Amino acid sequence: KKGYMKRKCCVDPNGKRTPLGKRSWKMYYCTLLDLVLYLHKDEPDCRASPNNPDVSPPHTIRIHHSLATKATEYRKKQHVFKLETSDRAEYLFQTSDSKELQAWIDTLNFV
Ligand code: I3P
Repeated sequence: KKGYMKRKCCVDPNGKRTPLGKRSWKMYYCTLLDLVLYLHKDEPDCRASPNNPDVSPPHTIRIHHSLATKATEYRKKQHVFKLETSDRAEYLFQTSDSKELQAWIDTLNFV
C-alpha cells in the first residue's frame, strides 16, 4: 500500500517522549513493502538510479509486531491512527478520509 500521509512522532524508539521541536506534523509519501514502512519526502523519483540517486533517503519504520489503532483520543485532526511499534515508538498518522484510515489500519495489522 502507498500514499501520502502526515506523520507526528509522539514516543521515540527508546520509549521516551519525542522531545519538543521534533513533534510536528510532516507530510510523507508512505510505502509499505514487506514489513517496512518507508517514509519519503515525496513520491520516489522515477529518474533515480545508482548514478542519480534519490536525494532524500526515506525514514523507515519496522512494523513487525506493531499495532495500528484509530487514535480516538486525539481530537485535533480527523482520520488519524496511532502506530505503536515493537521498539516502543509511537506515531500518529493522518490519512485523507475514513476509508483510507481503515485501509491503512487493516494493511498494517494484517501483513
Ligand atoms: C509541536 C507542533 C505540533 C504539536 C506539538 C508541538 O511543536 O506544534 O503540531 O502537536 O504539541 O510540540 P514543534 O514543531 O516545535 O515540534 P499537535 O499538532 O498535536 O498539537 P505536543 O508537544 O503537545 O505534542
